[in-house]
Amino acid sequence: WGPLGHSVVAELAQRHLSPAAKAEVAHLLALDHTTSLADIASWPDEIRDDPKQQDLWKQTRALHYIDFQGDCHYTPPRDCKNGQCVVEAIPHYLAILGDRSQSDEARLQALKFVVHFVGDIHQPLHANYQEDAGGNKYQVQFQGQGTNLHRVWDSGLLSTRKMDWKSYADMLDGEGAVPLPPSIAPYDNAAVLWAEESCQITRNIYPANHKIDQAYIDAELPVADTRLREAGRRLAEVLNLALQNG
Ligand code: DCM
Ligand code: DCM
Ligand code: DCM
Ligand code: ZN
Ligand code: ZN
Repeated sequence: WGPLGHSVVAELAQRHLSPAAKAEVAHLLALDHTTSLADIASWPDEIRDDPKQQDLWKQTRALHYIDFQGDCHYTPPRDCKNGQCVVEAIPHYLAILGDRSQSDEARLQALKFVVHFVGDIHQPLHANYQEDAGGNKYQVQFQGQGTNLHRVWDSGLLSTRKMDWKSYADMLDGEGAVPLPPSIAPYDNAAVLWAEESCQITRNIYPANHKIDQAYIDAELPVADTRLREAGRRLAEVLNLALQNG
């Protein structure tokens, strides 16, 4: 996702933190003089894309996504060499976040990565099985311009709502929102399930004749919204678990 999607996911999670997790999150964010998860949710993209910092953070590039090799069934190490993919990055940083023997600085950095990567893994094209770099190589026409399918899903689709992240989060989580079914993760690492779900969704989101028209937006925006809601709810769940009984 772009900044809008990441902030929406973070804001939804913030609203569902347990009292213990909320207090610990506030304590860590205070180190950065911020108060809300939405403020830090895009930090891993900012450091990755900052030319002055790229050497330092080079090894984090592959952690934003997973490229399934052939099918949507997670098969390590086929799909995740040396643990360098989003499915393994999430439990890695959650463990640091939950380890109170680590420094607050290390735990804050881990929090930023967890918030961001739980968002990214729910962007269907961040867990793709087609050999097209997560849709980056699939060119499309959108709003009269050439772009690629990955960018449409990162930001173009969500931007058609013309809402800021707070209003977007209110819309998804406010009065009248259809309840989400409870999440059940039948895996040791829940991120496996989330990535496999994303991969399945990508089977149905390649537009006919490379055109993103209104019918495509009407059909796919609700899919994107549901992924944002699931990401927000699940992010709160893993944070509540990692940060319980301080
Ligand atoms: N929670 C809370 N206060 C609220 C709403 C939720 O402490 N007003 C906590 C309870 C759960 C967690 O957040 O531990 C997840 O809540 P939910 O099931 O609403 O996502
Ligand atoms: N930050 C942000 N947007 C910016 C600048 C900073 O979201 N334009 C966030 C990223 C960091 C935090 O604020 O998590 C402070 O960053 P730092 O102390 O590294 O400058
Ligand atoms: N990306 C992806 N899958 C890939 C390669 C890249 O999901 N196989 C994502 C990471 C970034 C975006 O696409 O969000 C653009 O990546 P890059 O800047 O590395 O081209
Ligand atoms: Zn992306
Ligand atoms: Zn990212």
